[in-house]
Amino acid sequence: MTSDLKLLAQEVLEGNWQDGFTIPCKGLYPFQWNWDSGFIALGWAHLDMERAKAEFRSLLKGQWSNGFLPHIVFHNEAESYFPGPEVWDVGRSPDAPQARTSGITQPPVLGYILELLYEISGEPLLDFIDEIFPALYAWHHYFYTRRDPNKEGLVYICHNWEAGTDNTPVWDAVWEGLDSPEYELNRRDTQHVDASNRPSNREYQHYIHLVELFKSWDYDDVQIAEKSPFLIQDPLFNSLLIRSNESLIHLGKRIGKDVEVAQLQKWQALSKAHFHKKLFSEQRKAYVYFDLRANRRLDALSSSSFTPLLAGIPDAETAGDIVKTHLDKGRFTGVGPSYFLCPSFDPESPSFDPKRYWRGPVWINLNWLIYQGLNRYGFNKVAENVRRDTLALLEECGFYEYFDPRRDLDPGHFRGYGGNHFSWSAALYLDLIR
Ligand code: 9WN
Repeated sequence: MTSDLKLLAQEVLEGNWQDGFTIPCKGLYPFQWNWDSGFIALGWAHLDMERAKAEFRSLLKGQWSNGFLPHIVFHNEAESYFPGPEVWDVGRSPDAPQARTSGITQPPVLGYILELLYEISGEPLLDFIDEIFPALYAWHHYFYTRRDPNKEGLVYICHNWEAGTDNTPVWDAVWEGLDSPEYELNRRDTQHVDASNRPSNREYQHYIHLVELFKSWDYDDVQIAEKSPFLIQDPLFNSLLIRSNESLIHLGKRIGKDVEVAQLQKWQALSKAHFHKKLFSEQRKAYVYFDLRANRRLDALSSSSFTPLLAGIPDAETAGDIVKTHLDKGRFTGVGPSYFLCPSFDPESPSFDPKRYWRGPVWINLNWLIYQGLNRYGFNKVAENVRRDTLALLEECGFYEYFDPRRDLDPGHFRGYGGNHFSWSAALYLDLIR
């Protein structure tokens, strides 16, 4: 079984490989995406390190002059995705590059992945690290200097697509207060996959409204920080930033980047001083979100709530409480109904929906991040449960985009949803079985 599936995983990556980068999924996502490329590069690293390097190099062609790294680079032409480059119209920003890109970013996983590539490849990768380091450092510099208005080491995201967890119910409270125009939408996603498993049209109108606002401000960060109705400190995004800082510190020391390492250490200390205090909910026993615009906590639980383990944020006792409450025969494995780890949203919430995108289904990349975080703290048994569930879903369904977490599905009900032959599901499978 494993060797068949391994072959299939290689075929998925081969099939989605373009000239120098890998698309997440044919038709549905026909361009290069930022955090997808990180996970995909790790998959390639187990097959062909040159492709892993190409993945990074291609993405960096979309970097803006201020260090910002966009969430999509439109290297190629494709009509099958909305919103395309003409909607983003990033040429309005003086910082935009030659390449066509979106105007928002995604969770900064690349620094962490670069360190994992180094673990796989060793010394021969140092030249590549030397080549890439300045761009990744510039991206982190952008975050700490432009997206941390309170100087607390917790950067904001200004769009739900920046979270990577696009329609998590966490944002419902934000959308409630937003009177977005009823744009005519030219959605393509719902032509590729079942619309009932995707975000609603009303949610898309909010997404596009934010893009229109940013455009009207020429993507100026100062105006975005002052006026964007969506301005959130997200636990997943900040955990990846901190984990990637850690990697850049390790790698920077290897290649003699003393000035950058000293700066990264300062940012790291600042982030670590505030993360737990601001985002840990004693009552929920997990990390939650902070809405900077409305100055309130968004006290909801999602799979992102457990990713601070990856960044070494909680102390050992708190980490133990998190795991016991949620992941080791806890709220997210289900008591009564039982779930594959890890549902993307709180199964006990009325907003939980096991089929709809980020409102409940299991996602392979979040499982992989949680798996790494659990191992970091020595929760190897629970980590193994996450790995086992992840492999079981992939073996049962193949490389889908997301999966129904309910163990007791009606017979004949297929649990793989969204795009099939999805790149990061295949890439992370290759990492989990090595
Ligand atoms: C918007 C590519 C991306 C992932 C995101 C996932 C989905 C895009 C969309 O697909 O988002 O970026 O159009 O729905 O939510 O995490 O990077 O795979």
